[in-house]
Amino acid sequence: EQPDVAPVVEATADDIATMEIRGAAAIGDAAAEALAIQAERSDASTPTAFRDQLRAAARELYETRPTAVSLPNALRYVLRGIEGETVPELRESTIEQAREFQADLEQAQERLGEVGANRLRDGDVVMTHCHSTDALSCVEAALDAGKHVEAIVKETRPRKQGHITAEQLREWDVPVTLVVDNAARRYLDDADHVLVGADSIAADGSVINKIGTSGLAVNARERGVPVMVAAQTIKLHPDTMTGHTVEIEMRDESEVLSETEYADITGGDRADDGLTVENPAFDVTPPRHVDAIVTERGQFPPESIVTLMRELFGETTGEPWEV
Ligand code: RUB
Repeated sequence: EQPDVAPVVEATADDIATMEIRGAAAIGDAAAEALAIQAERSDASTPTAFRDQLRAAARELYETRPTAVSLPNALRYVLRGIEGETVPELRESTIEQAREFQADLEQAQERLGEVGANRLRDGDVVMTHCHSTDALSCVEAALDAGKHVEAIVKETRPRKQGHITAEQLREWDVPVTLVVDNAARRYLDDADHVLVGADSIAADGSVINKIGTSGLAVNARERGVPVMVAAQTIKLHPDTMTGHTVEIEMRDESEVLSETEYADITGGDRADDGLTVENPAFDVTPPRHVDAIVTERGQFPPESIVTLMRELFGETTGEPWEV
């Protein structure tokens, strides 16, 4: 018999899969929240049944999107910290673990912002890609320190998360120039930093982030613009210490070109015309194109991030629900 998973867990999993909830930090936060609610609403009568339900919930959340390591890291943090002999004890412990994880996440983002802000001088222009709350935290801290910052915001096809970044920056009164992705190289001449987030950081210092980040970083290097990656340590991918690679999510082709858009443009039927569309959501930027990884523990050259990874995650292995 399948353990009962609370409907709200299924709803959260669905929101992550459809990107209603998106961005690595928000995904980790939502996963912890879902486990807390699962614990709260559990009807389990034995500790074993309670743990089985939690594991089933974790699995359901895990199977939504494969690239952001904040998701398994969040699940692991909560599941591995639970203590108790009775259902009420386990329930309380799960909720406590989840709240602790969420509080850490928020605090890490704030601290990282202060570190990142030190790299930004008064009057600097940052170029952004996608929407990263870690990256925006650096801008916010710089503004709080009284610095004037301007932004060139890449739209970020196909989901246009750049528009969310632009909206947030405008709320903070930051002057924003929105450009299509293809205009990035032209506008790099006006930028002092490329500032992006990360979904995962590999042990060799590679940065896995929204598709287009690697091309932007190559162009930035050519133009002499430093690339700064804002990533709290929950983005460090422990499996990469033992030789695993990070899975790059492939999303539905309709995000790039829907049947109706195709029909509008060509009058034809996309499937009949045999057009192949590929839609990878992320790419890998090698460490040589990254100048600094900014975390809540300070900034690191990408090549030395493995030291921090070892210290924080040690021998962490296995699926999140294997406790
Ligand atoms: C989001 C993305 C963001 C990172 C970091 O991709 O690539 O740069 O997740 O975000 P998607 P944050 O929109 O496909 O989820 O700093 O908020 O964790």
